[in-house]
Amino acid sequence: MIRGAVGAPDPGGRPGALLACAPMRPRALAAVTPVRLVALALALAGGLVLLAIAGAHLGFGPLHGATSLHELLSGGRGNIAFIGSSIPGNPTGDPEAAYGRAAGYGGDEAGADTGAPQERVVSALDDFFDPQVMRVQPGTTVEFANDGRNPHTVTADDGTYDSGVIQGGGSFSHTYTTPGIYPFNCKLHGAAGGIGMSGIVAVGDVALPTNGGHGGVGPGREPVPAAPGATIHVPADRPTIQAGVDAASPGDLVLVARGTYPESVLVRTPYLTIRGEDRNGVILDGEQKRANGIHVVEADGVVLENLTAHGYQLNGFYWSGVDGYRGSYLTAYGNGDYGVYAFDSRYGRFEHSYASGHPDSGFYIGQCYPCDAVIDDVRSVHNALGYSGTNAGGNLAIVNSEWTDNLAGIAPNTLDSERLAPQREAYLAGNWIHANDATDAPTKRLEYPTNGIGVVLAGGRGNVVEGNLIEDNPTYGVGVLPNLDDNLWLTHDNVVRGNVVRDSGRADLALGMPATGSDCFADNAFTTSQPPAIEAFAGCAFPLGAGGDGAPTFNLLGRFAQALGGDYPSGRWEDEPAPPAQPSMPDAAAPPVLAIPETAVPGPYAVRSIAELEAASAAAGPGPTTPREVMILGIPLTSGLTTLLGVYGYILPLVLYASWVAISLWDLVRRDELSDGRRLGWMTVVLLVPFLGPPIYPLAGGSPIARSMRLFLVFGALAIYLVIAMLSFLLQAL
Ligand SMILES: [Cu+2]
Repeated sequence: MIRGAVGAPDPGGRPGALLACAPMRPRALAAVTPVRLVALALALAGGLVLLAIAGAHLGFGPLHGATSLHELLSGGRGNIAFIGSSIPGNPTGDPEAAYGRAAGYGGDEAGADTGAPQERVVSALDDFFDPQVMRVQPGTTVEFANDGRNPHTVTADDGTYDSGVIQGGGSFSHTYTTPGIYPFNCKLHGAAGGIGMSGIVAVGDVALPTNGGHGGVGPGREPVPAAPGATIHVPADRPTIQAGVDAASPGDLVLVARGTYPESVLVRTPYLTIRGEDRNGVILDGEQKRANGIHVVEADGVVLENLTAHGYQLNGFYWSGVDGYRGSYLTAYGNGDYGVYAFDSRYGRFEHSYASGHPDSGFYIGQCYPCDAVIDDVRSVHNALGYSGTNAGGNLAIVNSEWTDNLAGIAPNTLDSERLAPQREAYLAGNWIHANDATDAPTKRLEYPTNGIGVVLAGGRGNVVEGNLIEDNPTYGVGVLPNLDDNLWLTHDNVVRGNVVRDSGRADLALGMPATGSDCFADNAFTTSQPPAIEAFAGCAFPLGAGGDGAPTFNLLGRFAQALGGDYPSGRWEDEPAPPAQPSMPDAAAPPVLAIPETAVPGPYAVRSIAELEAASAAAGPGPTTPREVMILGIPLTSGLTTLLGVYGYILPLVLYASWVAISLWDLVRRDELSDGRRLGWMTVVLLVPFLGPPIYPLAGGSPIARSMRLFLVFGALAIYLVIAMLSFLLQAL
């Protein structure tokens, strides 16, 4: 190497030694010129900057209590990286702009749409349409995709169009130009008039037909009934819950007797209350072939209470596009998507409810800002995510609840696939979040990577996590992490304070890089963090500079790679057993309390104290022993080759970058033939032009190093890095 690097004599007649130091010493000592002093200073400064970046990048793991050079140097790094909405692809930060690019939005939702006509997709599954009701703007082409295995048709109720039989994997499109209500059905599994496998496309801001009650529902607030309504008994008055709903008027109570109800109920009448007489004894059964247990579409103020739903391919209890909702004393288990679910809805409350065995989240409130909603006193167990809420916040409180044995406990998140990004301003308090490591829980691919995290704030802003007891989570207690979708969503202004966080596997508190420097941690009882000494460097009062740590981000990305390759454990939602009996509502004969927006819902709450949480934890006995992982540079040493390659692939770019800087500076220092101005100019380029400066000099700076060496130094090294990265990715994906 050294011999090869010597190369030809340079134009100045001096041997172009690169690494042979012997001839250097007398020369350097002999001529301490101003240019060499400046060069030395520049090199020192550059080295320090590199060291700082490297330290923060590598994140020296949970060396709690250690004050390393890396901590000192990485302070103030917070505003290097991408700041907020000025990220590529979303130059204005305008949520509508981000939404406009989000292909596929609305594929499974019934929310009102805005903006230009676009492609929308209705899935034909076995044997139902999802969504059953889709609202679009005039001029929209709707694609009906047969995503099931059975053959289906898409046939207009009035016969104006008919797809013919569509086999699995096939599709049919129709463009709706005129505002109106367009019901359709599958001739093989349904019939005109909303019978069996059927659906509705609502075009423009027209009202939806009700199930039979008075007055249609649609965009905008519906009138609150003036007087209490009648009580309709199921099955005494009507044989099914759907028949009871169809017979009801706004304000009525549909009271359901004990029994199993194999049906999928669609509610399009506002201010109904659907109540079971016995929470554990009134069971909606999807038999793993129906869409939703109860789906409330654009009907305001509907209350669902004292019921159980399981075995639905999508959701147990589901509100979309409503103002005012309440779910009380509900049990949802073993459904194929969410348990208790509100989308594109405001003014709501979930309380005294239980959800288990869902491959997305047990409880979900998403795409709302402000949400004006409360989740109070629920238990979420053995789901992929205990709580998930995409792009949801603004007067949204998640309090006094237990989140355990999920893959991850509470996960507000930002995604481009729903409107109103970014997620912001949720309040998490008084929760007991423990032992979330259910690798046998059902999960979808993109839920898996958060495995083992108690609270994960993924790309959100202005959330407050306060006064929670967070223990025995094998990855992180609280992780504040960027989220990558169409855009890279960085976290901003999140506050994590006054929590008790303990016995976490990798770290109690984690802040992932790149971070904006505005997230803060204070007054938590904890022992480990990434970066170390997190409350000093990302403190709330006098932050020394919250740069974030590379390890949490890298770990998350590694798991994404693993999940994308299909290599992740997952249970089956169909196999989720019935939970133990849950407490029924105190008086199932009481008159209904309507979910009137702003007055009745969301309603007040009082946050539990840490002492109460500690008492609950103590009463439950000792939790599982969470092994502390052995880590090097924040990366766990659990699986040999993958870890080795991962670490190597992780540090190699830094090593290369540092080498380019060192070699270029060293070479320039020795090039006496260049004028001082040119040498200082090149040094400045090497040190100050981000990423491109160091490799540009060896390629274009006229260095006397042999051309083949210079090419290898840049392109050969990059090629090796790519090979390592690919190998690492493939191994993780296998
Ligand atoms: Cu069909």
